[in-house]
Amino acid sequence: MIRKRTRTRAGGGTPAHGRLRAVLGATTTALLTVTALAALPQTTAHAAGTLGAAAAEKGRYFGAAVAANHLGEAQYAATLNREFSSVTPENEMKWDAVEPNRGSFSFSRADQIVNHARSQGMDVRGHTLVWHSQLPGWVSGLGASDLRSAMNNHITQVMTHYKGEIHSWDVVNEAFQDGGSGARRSSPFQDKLGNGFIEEAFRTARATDPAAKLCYNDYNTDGVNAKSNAVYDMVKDFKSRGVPIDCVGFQSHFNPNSPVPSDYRANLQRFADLGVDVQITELDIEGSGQAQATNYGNVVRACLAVTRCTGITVWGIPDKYSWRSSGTPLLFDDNYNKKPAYDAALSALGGTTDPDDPDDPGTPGAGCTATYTTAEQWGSGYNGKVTITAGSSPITGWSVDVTMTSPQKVLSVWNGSPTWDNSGNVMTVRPSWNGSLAAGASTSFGFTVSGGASPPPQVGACTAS
Ligand code: 9MR
Repeated sequence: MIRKRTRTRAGGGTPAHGRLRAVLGATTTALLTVTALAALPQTTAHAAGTLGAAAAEKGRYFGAAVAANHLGEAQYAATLNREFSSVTPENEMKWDAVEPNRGSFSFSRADQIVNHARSQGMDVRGHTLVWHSQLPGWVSGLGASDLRSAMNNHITQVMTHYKGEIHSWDVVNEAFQDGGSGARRSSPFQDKLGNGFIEEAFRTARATDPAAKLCYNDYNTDGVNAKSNAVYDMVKDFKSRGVPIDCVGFQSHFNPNSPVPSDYRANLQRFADLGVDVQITELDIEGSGQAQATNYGNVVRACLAVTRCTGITVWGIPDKYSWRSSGTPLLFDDNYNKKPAYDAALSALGGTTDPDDPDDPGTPGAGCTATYTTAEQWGSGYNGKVTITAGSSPITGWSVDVTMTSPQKVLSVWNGSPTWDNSGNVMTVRPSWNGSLAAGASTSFGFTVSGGASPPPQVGACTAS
């Protein structure tokens, strides 16, 4: 069941502050309420320290594509909740996920994401209603008139289920061909219904949820080129004839063969000048280090330079879950450390990293990683080993949280100094003698656990100092 709420930040608006939101969301005890109130003057007095908060100060959202099956991972959820003010279900709202068989709708995975977002005060982008891909076979098999009613029914059912919950919908996705033709892409919709299917989809969408912003979304339209010209002509035509369209999404999947175009900002601006909002909807930039950071900064600055650019969504959180993970295109590494690209995006938003924030690795490159192995195992316990490796700069200290599953207990720790949380299940381990590591150097600590040989502990991100 989806909790209804009044939309507050659609396309920018009421500032959200990730840390305050996290504190308020954690519990309602009087003690933490005092903490939250005490935090307020401090957080408003300083530059924002998270992507969502910094973007909100610029009247924009900063979102991430989210997969329902990762929400149970503590670090994934913690990073999402701390940093982002909008989510896009990466696959869970697509046609094959929500209507795998004609007229039979299945919203549970998408609901999981929407409910999570709502519980954290985040907005949701809907992705996507009409797309040639991830389309169940039964749709492709329909004749024209059946297909038209199936398309309209799909839009109506899905948008009705989420009515009032979605700030912007990708009504139609990727309907144009790549290359110089400027033609529409062949798809069951295009082939059987002709160009008019796009207009019809937007009209049906407007009739269903008049409050949602209705977007056309595509890739390789990020600079001025034949494909973006064709989309531009369509939007111009829609605006002149009163076809309901509110926004255009620029996916912005970049890599060395398809870099951030030099006319990126100008392209966003020419669409905005047609009277639609523009949104960066699936941003990822393959690369690493300073080059990647510079590109991220440029994209963020381009959005900020266009008044009608209402928000940015990155297509995933840690690199390891990216659809093209080998290109390490995202803002967080596999251990959820902030990359130089993160710092560049935050700083372009006018935010700044907080040196007192235990989640902040500080200087770009000065991070560390923690990897876990079970060194020995026996009937009722095991010896665990965590290897700490410094990033591309030297570090003088580190800390890692290690969480045991009750009734497991840690009997002893070596080469590290533990402190415990109240539950007795989470130990934070800091160096005993081995805090200083040269760039790329490693050390390790070990511990003995009794009370069960499994499951292995959960080892959190390494924080360097
Ligand atoms: O990231 C999505 C990936 O998990 C899916 O396997 C893939 C299937 O087509 O879709 C990816 O997301 C796409 C998005 O929905 C539309 N634009 C391109 C994205 C990357 O392929």
